[in-house]
Amino acid sequence: SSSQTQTYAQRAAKHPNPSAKALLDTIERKKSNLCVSVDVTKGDEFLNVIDVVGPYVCLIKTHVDIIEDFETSLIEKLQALSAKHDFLIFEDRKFADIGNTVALQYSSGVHKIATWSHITNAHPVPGPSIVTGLASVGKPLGRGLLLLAEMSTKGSLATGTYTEEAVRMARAHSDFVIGFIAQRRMDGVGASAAQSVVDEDFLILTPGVGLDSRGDSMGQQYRTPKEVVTESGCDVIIVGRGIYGTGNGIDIQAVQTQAERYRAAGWAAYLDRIG
Ligand code: 5IU
Repeated sequence: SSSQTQTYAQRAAKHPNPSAKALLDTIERKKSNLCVSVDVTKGDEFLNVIDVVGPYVCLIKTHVDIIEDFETSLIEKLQALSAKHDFLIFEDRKFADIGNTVALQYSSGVHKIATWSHITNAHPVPGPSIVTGLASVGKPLGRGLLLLAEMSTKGSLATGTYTEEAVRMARAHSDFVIGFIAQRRMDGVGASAAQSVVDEDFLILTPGVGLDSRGDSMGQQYRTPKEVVTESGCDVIIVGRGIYGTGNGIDIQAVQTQAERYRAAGWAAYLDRIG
């Protein structure tokens, strides 16, 4: 059967990539396919949100370059929360340069992403050399890479043959590419009739998820967990402002309520899909 109808546990048991296996195991253990995206700019708010959503998530998505008071100790605290609450870390870095440069951006600089982020992502626009460049750093550390096959934004150019080429690139490097940021399952996308894709298991992580809003004023578009997981076959819902809010300041009690609400909605949508 395809990965669409298998349980997360069945998929974890046979996934060859350590970070993909760990994510699938975590999803099953916590009954959560929820990834919270924490796009806040103050280190203490960042940690407070993560500490309160931690019990409800399989994965925390970060943009560490937006944190104004970033220091190395923030990463140590993030790692302590990852251990306390049992979640993985995904720095949403969206690498897009030549292989040599992305290898340096991934390993070095202020953030040293490869040393702490289990999963990161890249635009396929430079071609396969971006994957081999990142793999030279991440593979020895057991990391996994997601390719951006589609985006949630209005007017996205990542469609059609671009998306198909992203899937082909992943198939050619499936030792390090564990899946896609996409809006639907990619099984069969870009495959020739002769090609068997039965054994491949790419994870689909999907941003642009909201229960109360259909979009924002800057091109974001939201779909519900049911649309994303049940109807489109995606594996992980990525939710930001739907959980931590859009106003000034963070209401920590409301964040906890929303995290549990989205966890429950994502899990119910998965149970509906596997039947
Ligand atoms: N994100 C998207 N759409 C995409 C990709 C990434 O929204 O196609 I690729 C990121 C941007 C932000 C998070 O960090 O996911 C979504 O946040 P909100 O749930 O607050 O819209």
